[in-house]
Amino acid sequence: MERTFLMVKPDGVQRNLIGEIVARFEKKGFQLVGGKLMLITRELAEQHYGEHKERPFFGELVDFITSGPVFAMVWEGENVIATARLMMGATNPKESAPGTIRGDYAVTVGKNIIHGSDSPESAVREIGLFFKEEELVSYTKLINEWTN
Ligand code: RTP
Ligand code: MG
Repeated sequence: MERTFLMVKPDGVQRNLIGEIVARFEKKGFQLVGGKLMLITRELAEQHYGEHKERPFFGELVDFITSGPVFAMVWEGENVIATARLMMGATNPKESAPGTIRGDYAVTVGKNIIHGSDSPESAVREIGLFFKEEELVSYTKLINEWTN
């Protein structure tokens, strides 16, 4: 089954949005297989956002993502990588549709509440950066018979 890496960013944690965000993915029908509240080191932040290291906002991005606790998660389900990106909304909250997480809760691109892997390759890479295999739990939920 497909897996993705999602993370409530420091602004989402400070604004008490962990529960709301987890609830959206649970109600959708996806399954949580790992989750933890953690501080990101600069080294991990620079690896995680390595694709952006030449961008002008890279320093600010690393400062922001290391500025307080994040809630890191792995979610599982059919097409979860692309569907989670749709549920998050566009990167810039000025363009994210109402009804999406960023559309409903964020105002500015630098504080956009949630991260989600953008491809199967990113998902594998990011899950490996943030979680040990033994921190992920595979289990069967009978309710999934009604969604899958
Ligand atoms: P993320 O990686 O955090 O899930 O966001 P994303 O895929 O939607 O967007 P991405 O292009 O990967 O950008 C990573 C984060 O960098 C910040 N950003 N700032 N100031 C700017 O113009 C700018 N552009 C991007 C955003 O916080 C974005 O989430
Ligand atoms: Mg990205």
